[in-house]
Amino acid sequence: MTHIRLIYFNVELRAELIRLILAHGEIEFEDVRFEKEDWPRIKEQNDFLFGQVPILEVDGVQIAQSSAIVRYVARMAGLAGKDSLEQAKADMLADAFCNDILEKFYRIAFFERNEEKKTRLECEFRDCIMPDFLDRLERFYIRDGGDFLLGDQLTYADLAFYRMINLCKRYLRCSHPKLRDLYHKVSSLPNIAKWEQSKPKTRF
Ligand SMILES: N[C@@H](CCC(=O)N[C@@H](CS)C(=O)NCC(=O)O)C(=O)O
Repeated sequence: MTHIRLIYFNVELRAELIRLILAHGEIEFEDVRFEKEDWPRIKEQNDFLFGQVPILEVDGVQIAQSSAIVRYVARMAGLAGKDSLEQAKADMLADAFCNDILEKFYRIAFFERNEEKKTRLECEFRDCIMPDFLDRLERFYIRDGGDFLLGDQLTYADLAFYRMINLCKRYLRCSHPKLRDLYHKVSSLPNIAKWEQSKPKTRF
């Protein structure tokens, strides 16, 4: 059996979508977590390509870059999309959620040190960026979706959407009933609900 280890800080951030996909696919993995103060030692002891985490080890072979890992485990879990066009659409959505929205969120919530600027950026994110983004996404979902974002089959884009909403919840002011239903549908998937119940509780 393939031995999978996911190495990351003891937080959700860039690893949680990977964990959600593995949990949904019932793919066994070792969830290797470490605390921030242990990072210098771990970095020193491991020659991670690019010197960052998350790292996925598959039978000892290391894969870096969260979006590459996400796509890899999505293929393993049968959530990558049924053909190459659907795969491109799933990648398009997941890139928008993870690379555009969440990267903006990380910069504001975790890295902005100037309080005045942080407040201004938070207002812009809450009042302009998210409403516009979710308006567009809801229109796409009504036009192209079904039970899930890309039709009646779940793809990893739905899990990426769920992950984005969980992280940005405190900045959501707008009402998107179809997207709200989708969020609840994903959160009610048995393996997702089970993961949420059993996962280690962390601050981020
Ligand atoms: N583009 C990379 C970014 C990885 C990244 O920024 N990792 C951070 C944790 S979220 C890290 O390893 N920080 C410690 C360091 O850079 O020394 C990815 O998506 O995997």
